[in-house]
Amino acid sequence: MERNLDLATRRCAVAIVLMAYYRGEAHLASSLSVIDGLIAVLNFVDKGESSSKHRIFLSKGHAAPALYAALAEFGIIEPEELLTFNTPMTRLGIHPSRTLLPEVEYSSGSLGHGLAIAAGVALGNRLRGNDSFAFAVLGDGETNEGSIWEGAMFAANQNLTNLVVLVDHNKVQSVARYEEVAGGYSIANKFKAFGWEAITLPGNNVNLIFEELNRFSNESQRIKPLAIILDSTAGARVSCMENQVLWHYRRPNDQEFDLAMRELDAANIAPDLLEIFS
Ligand SMILES: Cc1ncc(C[n+]2csc(CCOP(=O)(O)OP(=O)(O)O)c2C)c(N)n1
Repeated sequence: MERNLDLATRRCAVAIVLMAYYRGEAHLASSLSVIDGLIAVLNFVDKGESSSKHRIFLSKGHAAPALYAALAEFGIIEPEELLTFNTPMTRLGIHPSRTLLPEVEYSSGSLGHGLAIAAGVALGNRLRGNDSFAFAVLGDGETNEGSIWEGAMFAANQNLTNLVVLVDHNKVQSVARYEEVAGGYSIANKFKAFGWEAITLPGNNVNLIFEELNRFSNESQRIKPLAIILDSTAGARVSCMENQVLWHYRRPNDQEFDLAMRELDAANIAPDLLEIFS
C-alpha cells in the first residue's frame, strides 16, 4: 500500500503530544524530532516481500512515544492502546519493553547499545545468507558513548553493508546542547573516520529519508555500513517546543497543548486520535 508518509508523520506528532498531555510527562522533544526517521524506516521495513525480515532497533529508547505512535499508525498495535501510555500495567512504558510488547525488537532506554546489537544481527543475517537489513536509530548525544564507536569499528571491519544507522541529530541532549558536551565535531566525519559511508539529510523530511533508504538498499556496489545523520529539530513542528533544552522531558500545560494541536492541524488530520483521548 502506498502511504502518505508526510501525513503519517504529522499524525504521529499529534499522538505523541496527546500521550504527553494526557498521560503525564514524556520525552517530548526527543520523540518529535525522530518521528520522520522512524516512519521512513518502518515504511521501508513494511514494504516488499522480505519485509518481515528487516529489523529496527530503537536505541534512543526514551523516544518510546514516537515508536508507539508509529506502530499504531502502521496498524501494528491498536491506536486505542496509546491511551494506556505510562499507566500502571501498560505495555507502553516510558521506555519500550520487549517482554511486554513483542513487536519491539529490544528493550531500550539504557543508551549506547543499539548500534552493536544491530551490527550483531546484521552479521548473523549475512552468515545465514539472509539478505535483510538491520537498522539502529540513535540520538546524537548517545554517540558520546564509547560503546557506539566500538560497535562502529566492528561493523566497518566486518563490512556490514546490511547495517544502517540513523542518528537523530537534534542538537539537544537531556539537559544541555550537543555541542556544549561533545564539541563541534561532525558526527558524519566521525563515522567516515571509522570506515563507514555517511550522509546528512534534513531530519524532518520523511520522504527524503525514505528515498535514501531505497537508494542504499538498491545500491549493488555497497561496500560499507551506512550512517544517515538526520539534521533534525528537537520538538519539531510545535513552535514552543522547537530547539529547546527545556522540552526534553515535560508535560505541556493547557495553552501549550492547544497551540500544539492547532499547529499540527490535529482536528483535520487526526480526529480519530483526538476522539480516542477525549
Ligand atoms: C547509559 C545511559 N546514560 C544516561 C541516560 C539518561 N539519558 C536519557 S535521555 C538522555 C539524553 C540523550 O540525548 P540524545 O541521544 O541526544 O537524545 P535526544 O533526547 O536528544 O533525542 C540521557 C543522557 C540513559 N538513558 N542511558
